[in-house]
Amino acid sequence: MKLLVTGGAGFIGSNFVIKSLRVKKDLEIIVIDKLNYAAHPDAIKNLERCKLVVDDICNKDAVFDLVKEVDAVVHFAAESHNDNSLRNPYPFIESNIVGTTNILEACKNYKVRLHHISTDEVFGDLALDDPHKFTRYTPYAPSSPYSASKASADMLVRAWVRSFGLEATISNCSNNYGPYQHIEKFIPRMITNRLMGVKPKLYGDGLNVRDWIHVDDHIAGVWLILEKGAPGQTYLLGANGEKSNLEVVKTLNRLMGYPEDDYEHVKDRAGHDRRYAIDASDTIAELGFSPKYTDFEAGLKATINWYSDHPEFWHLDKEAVENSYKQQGQ
Ligand code: NAD
Ligand code: TDX
Repeated sequence: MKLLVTGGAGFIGSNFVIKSLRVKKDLEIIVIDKLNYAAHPDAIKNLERCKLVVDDICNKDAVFDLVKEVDAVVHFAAESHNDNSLRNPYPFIESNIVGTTNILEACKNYKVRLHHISTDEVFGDLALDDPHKFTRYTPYAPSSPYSASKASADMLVRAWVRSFGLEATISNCSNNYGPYQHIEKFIPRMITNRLMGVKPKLYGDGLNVRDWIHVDDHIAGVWLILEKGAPGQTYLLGANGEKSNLEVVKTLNRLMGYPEDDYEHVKDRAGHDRRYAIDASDTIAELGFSPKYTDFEAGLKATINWYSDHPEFWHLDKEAVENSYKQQGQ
């Protein structure tokens, strides 16, 4: 099988490429990635059966040339950080909406199977005491320019399925953690703050809840959908990992040898979603999805160890990322 993986030099994409090639010996991968600030091409550069093409999915000709060569496309490429989308939404509109349209047109043209990677943020947020979680039937209600651009991309995929019979699936996954995540994101920012002797910084009251899943469980879910998913269907991926940001920081402080309450509150994110929670029961019943990394504390410990062992991954970026947060009062 030959796959085109968009955004394969980013956090989830690179984990997908590395781990899929390790276990699937007849798999070949072409990565298209424009190598924005979140990319780390060294992680996938010297892999056998993997070719990296440095290009932008907004370049329609490049996308058509690559899609023509493969059996299926897994579409990870996106601008991915909410805070950045609040400062400048335009790259999100370009990559996430225009870029996705190019992928859809190319897949339609060459009749290639597509799996589109999306997020639980398209559903908006839940109250802390809401007994319901997100399902595939939850109406879309995105809050930020990032989540609105992802919701738009999902709608485009659905339109291409209905109007052109495109063989496409969508997954909406909850918050991922694990190795190779950019240090602008919550867990790596908190870990690397601690490693630099800086206190973790909680937005607002710190009581916002995220539903954490290890990146390897996300990847396993994507493979189940690729191999057994029904064309046109949406699958939710999550691992019952709800935690408040405060709980995460307290656990992280304890695991790193600091007092649990050693953190600071900083300015809240505009439009900050209160809570995300995934009900993955349809994906479990239909595809046998079964997350393995359900011990969050063990997964967090392994992730702390990874960032302490790989300063080369984040050291050079840390000062600029923190200066940018400082300008926002965060
Ligand atoms: P990331 O920012 O770490 O990586 C994105 C990659 O896409 C980068 O390598 C970047 O260079 C590339 N890219 C961006 N725009 C591009 C363009 N126009 N052309 C080519 N390449 C481009 O993001 P991530 O966290 O790995 O997220 C990957 C996907 O998973 C995204 O679609 C995101 O919406 C989705 N997702 C992420 C999470 C999460 O918790 N991180 C959860 C659910 C869904
Ligand atoms: O310094 C921080 N302090 C803090 O309290 C940062 C960076 C974040 N936070 C809070 C905001 C959120 O409530 O932590 C939570 C997680 O923040 P992010 O890591 O920015 O993730 P989130 O906004 O939840 O979005 C993530 O999950 C869904 C990914 O970045 C998206 O790409 C994915 O779609």
